[in-house]
Amino acid sequence: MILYSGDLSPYSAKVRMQIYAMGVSDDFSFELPVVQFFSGKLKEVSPIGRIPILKTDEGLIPESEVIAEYIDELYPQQSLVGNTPIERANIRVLSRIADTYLMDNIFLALGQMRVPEPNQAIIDLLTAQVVRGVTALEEYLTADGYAAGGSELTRADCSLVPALYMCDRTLPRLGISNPVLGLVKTEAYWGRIQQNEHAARVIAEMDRGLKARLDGSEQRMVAEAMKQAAARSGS
Ligand SMILES: N[C@@H](CCC(=O)N[C@@H](CS)C(=O)NCC(=O)O)C(=O)O
Repeated sequence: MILYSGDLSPYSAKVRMQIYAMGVSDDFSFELPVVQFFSGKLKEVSPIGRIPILKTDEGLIPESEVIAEYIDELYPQQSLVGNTPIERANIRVLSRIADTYLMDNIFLALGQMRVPEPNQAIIDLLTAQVVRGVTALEEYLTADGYAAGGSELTRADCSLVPALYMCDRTLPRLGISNPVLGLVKTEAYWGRIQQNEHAARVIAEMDRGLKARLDGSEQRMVAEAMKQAAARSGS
């Protein structure tokens, strides 16, 4: 299977962390359709037009949460969804906080960095939602262990790691300090989870993506890929 995925994409990082943690990486390759993604033509590949997308023998699957559930169902022995209905519900709640209340709002707020005149009211509206999300997260996390409160890494951790990465390393680019600071359990969890090998691996990948964006190497790589694609279509 191919996971169309980008280093810095938090939704992609979440699925990569799940694949690494389940020990099924050999069944996947990771690619970024550079030309389509950066020219806004990913809709030619998948109608929603966003990564991650999983290419299987039976077709393409969009949406990180749907892909995550599909992978859990493909490998039930290694799945990271918890063991009882209430554990599974708690894990889904944490994953939803990460996706809907943290990543979605941060991702939209960061869009203001790409417009000529950033709209502070939009940034304020979205970041207030992030603050509300991390405040709720603080109530769900426990003082020790992984996100679901035990000694088992779950899909909740896979979703929270990229979400908290965004809070820590990308939100400050909008001039907003990490909203997790001062939230005792969440701040401690973020410190703890970075010691996990699978979390550390996706954090290193996201750092690589952030560095490429900031130092211009991503832009150069995209320009080169566009040039090659143009040369191919002209020949
Ligand atoms: N709800 C989607 C969100 C995916 C998403 O927004 N991905 C971003 C990259 S992090 C993307 O592909 N953006 C392209 C665009 O907005 O055109 C999911 O969970 O997979």
